[in-house]
Amino acid sequence: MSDTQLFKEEVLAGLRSTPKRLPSKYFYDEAGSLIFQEIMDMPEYYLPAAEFEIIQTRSEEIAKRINASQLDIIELGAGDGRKMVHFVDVLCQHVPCLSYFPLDISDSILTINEQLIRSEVPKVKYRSLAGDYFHTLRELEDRTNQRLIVFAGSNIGNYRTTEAIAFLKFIKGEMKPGDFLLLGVDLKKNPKKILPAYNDPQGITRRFNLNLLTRINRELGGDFELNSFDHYATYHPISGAAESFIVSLKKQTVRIGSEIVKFEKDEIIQTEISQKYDLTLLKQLSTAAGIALDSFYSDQKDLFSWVLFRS
Ligand code: AVJ
Repeated sequence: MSDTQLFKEEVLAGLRSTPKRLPSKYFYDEAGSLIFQEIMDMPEYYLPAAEFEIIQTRSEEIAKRINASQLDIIELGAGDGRKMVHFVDVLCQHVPCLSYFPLDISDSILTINEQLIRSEVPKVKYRSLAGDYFHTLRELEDRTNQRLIVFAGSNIGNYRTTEAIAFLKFIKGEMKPGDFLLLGVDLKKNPKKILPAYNDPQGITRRFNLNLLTRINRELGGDFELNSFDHYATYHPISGAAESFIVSLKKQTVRIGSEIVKFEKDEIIQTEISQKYDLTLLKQLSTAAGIALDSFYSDQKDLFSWVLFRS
């Protein structure tokens, strides 16, 4: 099945379920990736700065904890490498034989990644792999080195608890005794700090969310009328789930190619969950997935955390 066909099937299946939903993985077309860059620069979106602080201040400690002599760092959804370059550099000073394997869906972002890492950390062995990491991880199966799998940036937040457990079980399947997983998670905190990160006054997150409809219009021949839909975000301080929705502002009918989808006035589409964690939830997750929680590294304000797991 082609990518477009799969996109269409998932969109139609989502819009035909009750309540309606759309998969958040489709946010990141070219326009969506650019809007996400804008989100990362917003003052309300505290996540990247907090994670960056952890990398700047805790990498040394993490390197000592891992204490490997031959290590493969495998990063899922690596992006341009700007975030990880310091971490890779510090590990390179502690690990005599270090390799870095950034995995990303985007081929072009990996070109930028390679330039940066090769110039800043020339000693590290480097190989990037473009594609879906469920597939590209398999290409690295043949190995003898110890492994550190990295899934940073609160990307696991887009999974609901059951999906997050399934994901961790999959990762555990890729780990041998002595291997590590480093997971970047956003932490539960004052709800008044979390909500604006997903509901900024400039409307950047609104554009990010509604871009999904623009993408459907362009790639699947949709006729969503952008002015007839709105962005709505919530945060639930007990569950720790920040959720985004698209709201239909009127009763309307939308065409997607030859298909028809009906909306009631005020009907919602669920588009994203951004789960926030605490130690209790992380322990539940690790127990359910059968992976051992090893250590916990957070920034000064306890906004964000890097969690180290052992197989
Ligand atoms: C890329 C999944 C970490 O959930 O915080 C940002 C995506 N969505 N604003 C997040 C996002 C709305 C982001 N992650």
